[in-house]
Amino acid sequence: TVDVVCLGESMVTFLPSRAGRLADVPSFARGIGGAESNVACGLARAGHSARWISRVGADGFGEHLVREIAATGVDTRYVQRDPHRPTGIYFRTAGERAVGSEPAGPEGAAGSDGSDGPDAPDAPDASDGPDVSDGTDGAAEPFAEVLYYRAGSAAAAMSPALVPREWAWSGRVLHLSGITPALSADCRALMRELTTRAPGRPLVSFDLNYRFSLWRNADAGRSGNGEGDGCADDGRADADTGAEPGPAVLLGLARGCDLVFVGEDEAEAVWGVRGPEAIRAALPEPELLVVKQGSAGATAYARRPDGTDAVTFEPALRVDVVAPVGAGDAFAAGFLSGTLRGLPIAERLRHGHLMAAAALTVPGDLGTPPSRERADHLVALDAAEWG
Ligand code: KDG
Repeated sequence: TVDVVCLGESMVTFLPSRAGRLADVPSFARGIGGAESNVACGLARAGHSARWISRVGADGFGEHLVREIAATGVDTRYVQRDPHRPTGIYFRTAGERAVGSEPAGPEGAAGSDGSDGPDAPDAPDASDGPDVSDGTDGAAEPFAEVLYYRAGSAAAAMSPALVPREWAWSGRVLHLSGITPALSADCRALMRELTTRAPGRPLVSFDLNYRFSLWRNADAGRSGNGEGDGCADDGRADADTGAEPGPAVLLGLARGCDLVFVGEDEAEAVWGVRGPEAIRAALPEPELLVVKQGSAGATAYARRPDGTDAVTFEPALRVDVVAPVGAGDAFAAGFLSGTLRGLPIAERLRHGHLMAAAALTVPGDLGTPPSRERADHLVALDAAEWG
């Protein structure tokens, strides 16, 4: 049994050679990105056994993705190659700091995130960083524009038939995100299957990861205008037509999970619910709910046996942010690492903040977190020294 299985789409990312609008950037360097594989890589770096499940095209980009992710120590044995569909890719812009002295290179600066763009008003990776500016002023803003080419990708074909539950449930923890159900009706069906309570189900972790542009397309497809889901282009009908819109799908899925990560701002954007208490009231089912509150910190609600919640807030670390890309994924990896080790909730939150800080201070998604020994030392600091 591996510690954690992470399931979701990863993409080859094109990182700009300089700051500015997509229309003006002259060239891009290749990296990799993917919320769930970022979590797997973070956990592998923290000394856990992690497996990533996905589909990639039988193309060079798919080969590159699998190679890079496997190089971090993640098990990729269940990643399928689809001969008919391509690997998804995306382009983004970045601020001065993220493309300055350390060019946003491919290997090492593994990937990006898209979460801070207009497409994702409050994606979790933004929640550990500052507000986004216009992408041109050299402040700590990450990137203002994100352009996905993932409709009809190999990963969008993931379905209950193609991804057996035994694979997804082969770890102590299964980590999923709200990106996957936005990819296609098949992916939504898979998410429902994997979050259904049944014997043998491991602890299921879910990061809301609200991606507005993906849901806009999915919901457009649902209402029948033919643009939706990344499936319309290959002629496949969306079996979900007429079913729930994005916010309801995400709420239903989150309710079926054991551990849920939500950015305060994204909860407001997707459900119109404001503040940690109200978010918990809207989402009482998960045993553990972590509300990320940007650069302020994060609040965890852990249900006690008597049904009441133990509420724990831990402030985030103050860091000089280069780019918030991947910080939400890193936070989840740190929290999950603490969970796997059975640490108290406050320490899990601090491990999350430490991993997020490492990601916040590099241009790509994956920072270099401190060793487990060093992290444990930092997490044990008293409140006055922390931060
Ligand atoms: O959280 C990081 C991810 O957003 C990024 O790597 C790309 O998975 C991605 C997405 O769908 O936005």
